[in-house]
Amino acid sequence: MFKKVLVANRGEIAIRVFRALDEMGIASVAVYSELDRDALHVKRAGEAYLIGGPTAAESYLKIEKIIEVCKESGAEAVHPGYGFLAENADFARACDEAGIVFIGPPASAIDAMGSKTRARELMKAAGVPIVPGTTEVIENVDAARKVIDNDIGYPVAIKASGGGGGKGFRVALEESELEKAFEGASREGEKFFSDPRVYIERYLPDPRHVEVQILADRHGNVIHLGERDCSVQRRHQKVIEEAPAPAVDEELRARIGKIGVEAAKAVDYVGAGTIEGLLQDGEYFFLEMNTRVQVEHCVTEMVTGIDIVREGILAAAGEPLSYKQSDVELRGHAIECRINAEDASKNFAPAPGAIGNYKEPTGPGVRVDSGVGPGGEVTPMYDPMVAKLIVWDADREKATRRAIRALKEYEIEGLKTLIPFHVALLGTEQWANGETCRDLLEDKSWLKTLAFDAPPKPKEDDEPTVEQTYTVEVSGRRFDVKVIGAPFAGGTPNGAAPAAGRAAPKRSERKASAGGGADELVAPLQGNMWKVLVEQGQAVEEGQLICIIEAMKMENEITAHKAGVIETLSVKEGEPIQSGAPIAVIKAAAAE
Ligand code: MV4
Repeated sequence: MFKKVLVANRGEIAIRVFRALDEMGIASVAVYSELDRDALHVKRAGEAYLIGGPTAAESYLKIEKIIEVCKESGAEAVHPGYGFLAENADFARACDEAGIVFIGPPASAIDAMGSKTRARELMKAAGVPIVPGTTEVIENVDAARKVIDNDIGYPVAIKASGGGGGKGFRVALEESELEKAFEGASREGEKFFSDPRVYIERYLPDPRHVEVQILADRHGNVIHLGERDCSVQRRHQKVIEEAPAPAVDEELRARIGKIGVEAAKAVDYVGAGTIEGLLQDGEYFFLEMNTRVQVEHCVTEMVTGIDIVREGILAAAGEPLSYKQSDVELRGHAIECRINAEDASKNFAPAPGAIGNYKEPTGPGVRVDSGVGPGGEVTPMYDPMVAKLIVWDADREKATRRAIRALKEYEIEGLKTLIPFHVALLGTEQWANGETCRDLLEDKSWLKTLAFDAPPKPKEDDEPTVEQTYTVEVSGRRFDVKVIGAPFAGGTPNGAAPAAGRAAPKRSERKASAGGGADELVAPLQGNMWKVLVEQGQAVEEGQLICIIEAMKMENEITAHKAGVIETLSVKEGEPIQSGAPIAVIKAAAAE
């Protein structure tokens, strides 16, 4: 077994892996960027190394630097977590060449599944059902028209070949929409994956997103741990996940599980992986494989009792899996809510900021995997997901009640998060009925009801603690009592000077406010201005899309905070933008 492992990641997933390493008696190494000096994952590891500047490109994506730190620290293996280098075949290969074990599948499996057309071809050959459509790249709109007319039929989904997770995904319900969809998918593929090629699938109108957890070792054993339902998504980002899937019974589970195992075997998979698919009317279709541990692996851990991260590490070390397929039993129901620093009422706008007091829920059936703590800071530079709340209970209804209870217990002072959104969504009839809740996530007026009354109060720095002696009388009897705590606001009792408190400025004085005037719309995060959808002088409605900022490969829609006329427009497509920088001034239109 490994003696020391480096985790090339940050936040909650880095901490999740450190926990597994601790339990296995393996020493841990963290890496961090200049922005993460005070981050929790740094403190949690046995040792930690600074690897570079604040952007991911300068730090968490630096392959040579990470391998250098492996050698310097004596780590024999590296765990990539998810995101960053997790599905980067070049990184897996660089590890191999440096004699460091990559905790994940072989580079060849990452490559095979990274090309969505190649993956579809491989799966078709392996007898895995794929969404009907092409396994080949379609060169242009004319070729697309032909193949749709002859074989597929409308509606269609146009998807980027290098894509995945909804990037470069467009729908054409009829021929008149084809050209726009084709070009949109191609452009996004070029932009995000440097690959403009696209393929075409039949568009399924109302599917569920159902995925299978796979574990594989180097001895040819492949098992599945049942499925998860991740149908509650917004702009292809999963928001709530659960296991088991409400629409899957024993018979279907066995069928989907077998599909997952076949898919993993077809690429000689090793470690933890996920087969994503669409379920419609009892039919299951392969969509793509994620060749890494996923954010939502926890719900499967809760219903199977199997530590997926540990099994992944064991497999990488050449150990056989600890379980046979017949050992896998599902018990009860688990739900995961992603706690993102986002404001659901403002079209899920990113809401980075400083955390004051912080207290996680506990009690029966509650698990929190988080990367933040009291006094922490959520920077716009990285993923807005700061924690995951996972609950378990005997069935779906009980798990839902438990999730709501735990969400209400969760205290995150100073930060706007999805907690109120989750409480509201889990309380709806749609959720209770096991629906996909697609309509709710698009329902602007419903989302608006989730507005924060007042911004959660930013925490002031700790008041100085002083010791003061008071004389009190209780039923006429005199007592001298010592009180330890914050000093009285109005002067010092008993004439005693309180001990000097820390002279640190209060947070509110230290941090410049990001907001402009009431008319000014400012950037909530740093990134690149990808699209500007309005012009100066144009009238806009409240909530109308103004522009899209790209940050960390995510598109962040910026919407009008009020109705009015764009008086000033301060942004241009293609230019970088800082957090807090002005986007537009929107003046209320003069009353008629
Ligand atoms: C689809 C689809 C319908 N037809 N493909 C792709 C990425 C993933 N995030 C969702 N994706 C979809 N691919 C075809 N051919 C619909 C979706 C989809 C979806 C599916 C299930 C549950 C929620 C969804 C939300 C958005 C898109």
